Amino acid sequence: MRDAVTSLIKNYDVVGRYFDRDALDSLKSYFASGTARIQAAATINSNAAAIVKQSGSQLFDELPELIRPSGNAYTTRRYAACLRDLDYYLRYATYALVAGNTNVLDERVLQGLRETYNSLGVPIGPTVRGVQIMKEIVKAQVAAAGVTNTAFVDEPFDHISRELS
Ligand code: CYC
Repeated sequence: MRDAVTSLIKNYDVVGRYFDRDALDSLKSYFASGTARIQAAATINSNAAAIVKQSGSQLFDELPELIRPSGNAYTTRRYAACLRDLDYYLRYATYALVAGNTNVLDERVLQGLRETYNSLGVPIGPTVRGVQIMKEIVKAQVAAAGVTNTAFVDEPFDHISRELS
């Protein structure tokens, strides 16, 4: 698992170079956003269950066919699996937010996931929609917690969406 600092070190170490201006700029921006990242993690931690629940109900309100008899989230087992997946996304997105790097998502969440979903008939489009709904809910809560620029919150959620699509 890599973070913003270890991935930069790795990139410079393979070519045996000292940090240049670009590297220092990216370190500066990572450390400057540190407090905001921690605030975001704290906000998510204390609201995780509600965020997952709200993302699920908004998704099923928007796409009610998912929970009808022919839908992939029909039956309580599959409904629960769907909320559990949203919970995985939220937890790993929080790790990635603190790390300032999406590598943890690639390694622990996304590897082989599309194939698993395809083989189980889990629809990708609605899953991505669920991730995007969750992103908006998280951003609103992080903003309400006093973080002025919440743009950095997009990264892990957009990464999951992109990699699944
Ligand atoms: C199933 N989701 C699964 C499965 C995996 C994951 C591996 C198959 C095994 C199981 O049922 O537990 C996902 N597992 C993960 C992830 C990790 C992991 C991400 C990383 C930590 O270990 N269905 C929908 C919605 C969507 C959904 C759009 C929710 C947003 O219609 C999810 N995922 C969903 C459902 C299943 C599932 C319903 C069960 C499918 C089935 O068994 O038929």
